[in-house]
Amino acid sequence: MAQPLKKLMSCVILDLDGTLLNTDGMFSEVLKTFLVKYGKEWDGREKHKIVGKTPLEEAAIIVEDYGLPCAKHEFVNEVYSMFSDHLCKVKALPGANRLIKHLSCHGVPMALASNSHRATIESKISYQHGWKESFSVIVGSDEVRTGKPSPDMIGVVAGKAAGMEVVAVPSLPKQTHRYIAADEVINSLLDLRPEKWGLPPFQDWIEGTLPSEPWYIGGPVVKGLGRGSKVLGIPTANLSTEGYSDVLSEHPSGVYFGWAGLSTRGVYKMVMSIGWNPYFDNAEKTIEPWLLHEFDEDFYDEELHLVIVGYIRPEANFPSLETLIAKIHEDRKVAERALDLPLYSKYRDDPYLKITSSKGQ
Ligand code: ADP
Ligand code: RBF
Ligand code: MG
Repeated sequence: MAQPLKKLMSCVILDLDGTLLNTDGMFSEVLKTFLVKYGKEWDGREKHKIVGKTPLEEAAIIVEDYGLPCAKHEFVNEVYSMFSDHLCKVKALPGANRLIKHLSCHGVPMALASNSHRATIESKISYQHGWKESFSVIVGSDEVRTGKPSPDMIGVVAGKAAGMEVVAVPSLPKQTHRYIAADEVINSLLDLRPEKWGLPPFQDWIEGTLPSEPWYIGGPVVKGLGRGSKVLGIPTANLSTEGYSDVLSEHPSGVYFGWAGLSTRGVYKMVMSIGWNPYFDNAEKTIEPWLLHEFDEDFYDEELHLVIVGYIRPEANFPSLETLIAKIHEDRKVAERALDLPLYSKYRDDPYLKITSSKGQ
């Protein structure tokens, strides 16, 4: 049957905070600096409590939890004024540069609409190479009569009300239910398929994999959640996430692949999941590499170093354990085949795989 003619997308409007820029991380950074002034230490403990709260509610929680000797509005003001000093450290979210370059190269007009004031938007993006020039229009909340009261849901609703197709990229995990009005909810910009929306497709996928600059994680193999993955034929040599919050915030949860070095055994192909395993709905993010090799014994506590070279897919939920397992075996095939490509096989010799003691970079 002939496909119905797809509506051709003529332009794209992008949101800034939590879509293109990792400003969530900025909040923690500022908070850390702020709390030091009061002789306190921010340990990220409050993070789950402040999910989806307004700045004032966030402040209330933090002022109370840390017993800070200041009023809530003072706290908000001070924290927000500190933001400006941190703007240069704010990082583009995974896939943001890739998307902006892609749309620019194909001449798709882009606008940036944000709930921040115009001046804040300008300073935020001034640190991101090539961004300002890429947008034909930038609109801040001070330039419209009524800005978004809430930075998340309303953006989606507003887009729909304007007759647009809306793809939401929740910046916090397990928040997809808040974006039901969107035409699609994706885990990160890496998962955007522009062709679904009448835009030119990305051309950087290679045999089911998206290459990335290599990144590194290592440490002793720890006990996992004891779900009996081994019994299912999919043992995963879990690594501790401790000390890797920076690396992990630069890479979305999902299924990745690369090379694994075990100190005394050798270097092996590897496919892994990083995240909350939606099927099991873990409370903690886990790093679970499956080494594509048959071992005669367990290797808990041994030093395991990973060089991650590419991305395969977002984590997903599955209707049954069988379908989850089948998908993981498919991931294994994709990884095994891809790792034979020169583009990826060259990292087999990365010295990081042979170093035994030091931590990842
Ligand atoms: P846990 O919940 O403790 O992670 P698993 O059932 O996932 O338990 O089994 C993982 C353990 O199995 C690893 O820590 C490792 O010692 C062992 N193991 C044996 N073969 C492999 C393999 N091919 N890949 C990963 N781990 C393996
Ligand atoms: N768990 C999920 O809930 N969803 C996934 O999409 C998912 N993908 C995985 C992909 C790979 C390559 C591996 C090794 C694990 C994956 N898992 C996923 C994690 C899996 O739930 C976990 O390892 C279980 O303990 C397996 O029984
Ligand atoms: Mg495991």
